[in-house]
Order: sequence, then structure tokens, then C-alpha cells
Amino acid sequence: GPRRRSRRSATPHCSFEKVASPDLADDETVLGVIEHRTGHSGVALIDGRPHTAVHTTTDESESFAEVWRLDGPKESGSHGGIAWARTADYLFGVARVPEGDRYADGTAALYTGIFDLIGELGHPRLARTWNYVSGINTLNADGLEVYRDFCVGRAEALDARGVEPAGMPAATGIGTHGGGIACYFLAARAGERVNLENPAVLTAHRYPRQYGPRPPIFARATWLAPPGSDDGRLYVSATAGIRGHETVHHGDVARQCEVALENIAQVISAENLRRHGLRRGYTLADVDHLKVYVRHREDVRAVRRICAERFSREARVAVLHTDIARTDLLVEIEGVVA
Ligand code: 3HB
Repeated sequence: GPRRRSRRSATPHCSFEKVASPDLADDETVLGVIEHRTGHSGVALIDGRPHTAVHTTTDESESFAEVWRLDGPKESGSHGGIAWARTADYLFGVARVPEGDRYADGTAALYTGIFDLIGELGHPRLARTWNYVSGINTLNADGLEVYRDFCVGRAEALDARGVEPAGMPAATGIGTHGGGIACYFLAARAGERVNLENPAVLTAHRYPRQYGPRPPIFARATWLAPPGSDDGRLYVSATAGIRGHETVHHGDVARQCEVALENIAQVISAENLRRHGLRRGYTLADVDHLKVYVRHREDVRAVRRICAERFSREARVAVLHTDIARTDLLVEIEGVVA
């Protein structure tokens, strides 16, 4: 069938496609493939592309492949459990922490491994991360919630490598139904990388202690543009119904969804981009390749309806059924602009 492709671009872009599509094998633009499915697989380098399957939904009819592409000659490899592929400007990597009864040490090793690899390969600036954490709201062997345990490990890796919290890009930290922690990421050699905050939401690394011994550390969005060009893209973090640091509208998925949309609209607005030195601005109609994470199966229809009203009719919207980092959050939404 026809393959819907984004415009050519000098920054990595994704599309949502059928899993195991035979067309992918000889497509030289592919940087990496993440399958969203009802089961997981290990990290692999297949035909020079990093690959894994994440167990992010409970109905195989919702499965799809998130295919990352970029034009240009590529090089790939596998090092310390991280499968990677890169062009001259950008690198895509995939890694995993195996299932266990504690995650801080494994997460710290994962992130120090990522920092070391991107440094050695000369793509030192982390540009976007996705973290799919199984049993995210369950307790680890010490009685600490697994998401908080993950946050401890990530914070320790930053300490160990001297990475400032403000240097951490847009992220996703969300549940999966198995497989430990799957992490994939983009990193840049050079060019513009601007991490954005949302003035309506507290900077994650300043969250008070009530959310865990170490805070989450990520930006609300990251703008990337290649060296010598302003043809960039804005990658929006998984965004929830939070104001300040507090969850709003407990138990009301529709209103939480509206606040998440409002938070995305604010972070990508001209006013917010100007505040971060970028002379452009966007609305919800500009966001594509949305991944919408819904905690309860029975809320999927309501969330789909709200998203259909608020995003472009052309936007690709994937709804996934999985747990969310904070137990009182019912929905989270991420996407890519342009
Ligand atoms: C994270 O910890 O990286 C994270 C968590 C979220 C949303 C976005 C990022 O719930």
C-alpha cells in the first residue's frame, strides 16, 4: 500500500506503520524501529537498525511500528547492550534493563552507558528519550514505587557523569506490561538543541520530595535543528493533567485530557518558544504522530473522541493502553511538531 511519508527533513522523524512490513528491509532512510505490541522482545540490531518491541498495549489490533527515519549515509553498531544507528548529525539508540526486583542500579548503568556511548561516538547531546517501565506503579523489593526507583537511577547517572538537569531533553516515562525497562533515544552531534519548559508546570527536577527520593529529570519539549539550518522539529514530552506539580481533576479522564492538551498547546506556543529564544510558534493542529497513553481500557473511547476534536484530521494518533508514572494520572499525550 502507499506509504505515508513525512516531508524530507534533516532531523529525525517518525511514522506509524504496520508491524513487520517487508518494505522496511531495503529502505535506507530507516534509523530504527520500535514495535508497540502485546508482548516485548530484546534489543536487536536488524539490518543495521536498532529494534525492540515494547508491551505498551493489551489489544493486538492497536499494535504498530514506530519507524524513525533520516536521510543520509548511516553507520550502526552495538555496544554494552545499546544498539545504535547514526547519520553524520543524529544518532538513534535502543537499550533495555532486564526485569528485576529493583531498578535504580540498572537504570544508572543504562544512563551512564548512554552518556558514555554518545560521548565516544561524538553525538554528545541527548535530544529525546523514551522510557517504558514495566510494573511502573508496583513496589520494588524495598517498598519503593518502581517509577521512583527508576528516577533514582537516572538521577544517579547524571550525578556520576556531571550532567546538569537542564541538559536533559524531552522524555517519556510510562508503563509497559512486561520486559523490565526499554529505553530508546535520539542524540545530536551539533546544531540547535533547545530544551523547553512550560511555565504552567513546575520543572520536573524541582518537584518536591513527596514524589520520591530523587526527582524526574526531563524537559517538557525539545527543539532540534541541524547545523546551519532552521529546518527543525519540536519533540513534545509525554504530557499529563498536571498544573504546578499537582495532578488535577482526580478520577476525571476527560478533564485530565483537556489539561494535558492545554499544557501541550502552551509549551509549543509562540509565546513560550520566544521565551526560549526561538522565533516560531505552533498550535495543536501542528502536532502529529501522537501517542496517547490511557490507563483504563474503558476510557479509550472518551480520549479518542477528545483527541479527534482537538488535533488535525490528518494527524496520526495512536492510542495505547498502559499504566502511567503517577497513580492518579489517567492519560498522557506526546507528539512531534512539523
Ligand atoms: C520521565 O520520567 O522521563 C517522564 C515521566 C512522565 C512523562 C514524561 C517523562 O510521566
